[in-house]
Amino acid sequence: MADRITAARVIVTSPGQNYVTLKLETASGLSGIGDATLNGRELAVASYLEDHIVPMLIGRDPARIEDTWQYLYKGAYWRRGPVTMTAIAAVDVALWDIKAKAAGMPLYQLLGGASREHMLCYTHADGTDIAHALEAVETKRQRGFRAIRVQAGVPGLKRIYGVHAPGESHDAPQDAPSEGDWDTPAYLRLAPQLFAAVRDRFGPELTVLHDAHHRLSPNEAAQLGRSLEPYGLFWLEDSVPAEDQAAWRRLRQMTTTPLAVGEVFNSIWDAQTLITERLIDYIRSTIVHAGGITHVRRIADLAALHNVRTGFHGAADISPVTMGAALHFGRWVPNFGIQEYAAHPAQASEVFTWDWSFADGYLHSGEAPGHGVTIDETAAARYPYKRRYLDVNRLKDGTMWDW
Ligand code: EZ4
Ligand code: CO
Repeated sequence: MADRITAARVIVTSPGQNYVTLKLETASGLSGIGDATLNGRELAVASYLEDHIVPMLIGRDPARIEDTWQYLYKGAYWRRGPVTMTAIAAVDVALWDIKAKAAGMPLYQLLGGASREHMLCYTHADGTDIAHALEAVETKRQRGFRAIRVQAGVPGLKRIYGVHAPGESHDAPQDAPSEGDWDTPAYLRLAPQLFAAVRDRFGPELTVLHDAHHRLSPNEAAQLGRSLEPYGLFWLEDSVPAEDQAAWRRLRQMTTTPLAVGEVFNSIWDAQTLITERLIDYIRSTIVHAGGITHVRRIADLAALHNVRTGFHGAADISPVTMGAALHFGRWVPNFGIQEYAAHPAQASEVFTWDWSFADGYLHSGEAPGHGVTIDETAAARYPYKRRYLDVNRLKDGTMWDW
């Protein structure tokens, strides 16, 4: 007889970072969890799940992952969007977790088995100026990282993306976003100096990456890509806002620096032009924000047909649950590129346990049945939700800009 879902709970917790987790339980005694964290808009997804999806799940056969995905996607009528697709992802990942546990297998076995034993990852190094950024790179190298994203403060700007101000809290509740400032010409002067200094100190072999966080026009991004060509980046990320996929045609023709985009995408349609016209090298859509394993698998397959590799988002707001699912996915996916990995806050390990691990520059999926991540609901309750926002950004004259 088919199993059925008997309980579905949304767990909101803030162990140094807000995380939203969906836990499903079945009549046969299995349970599975999926991540539903949408940074800065967490409670919208929690409500979407609790108020609209949970009642539909009770009684359903957990084995019917594809049908449930279509039921939630087509059934909503209102297609796509980050809130909907994150909620669907949470259900999808919890169901894959349950199916793999029912089979007694690590999740990557259900996807088709291992294509590799471990996954290359990159972490972040940043500094308020170039000298501090170089020190941060050295610290990360000593921890074993082989690939490092480097960001540095720009002279004349108060705060910029990816650069932590000393003593800044990431955990205090907020009633409004922090504001940064922005000056594209100053940034375009700084970036090649930064990577010249990185190559000068660390040599040609270190794998380095950079994130422009959606701030440039296609022409500015082309200038940046060209100015970074001598330093052989693994990728330049999010140089141009990608809502206008066609804008990337010009950028692609102007530079040979490899291009990555997609952490804010929530469906295959956001990347269709970019992938099929081969305008990017790496697709960064994540399992949590793009409809779960069921949908990201379709994105990865489309990418494989067009010589585009994966490079999933993995900042600290990507919970340990998504990291577990992503590493099982990465173990299988034939066109794996790299996995981003920024360590989670220390308290997260009181709330979640995980089977994945980092060693010597690589991430390992673990071999536990399912995706190998669990949540302790009692510990989660010790860290109540705190309202937090992603930053906003303004030009010197006050104009709102992309963050
Ligand atoms: O801004 O995770 O590549 N990583 C990034 C991140 C994102 C945050 C958004 O929640 O760009 O820092
Ligand atoms: Co990014």
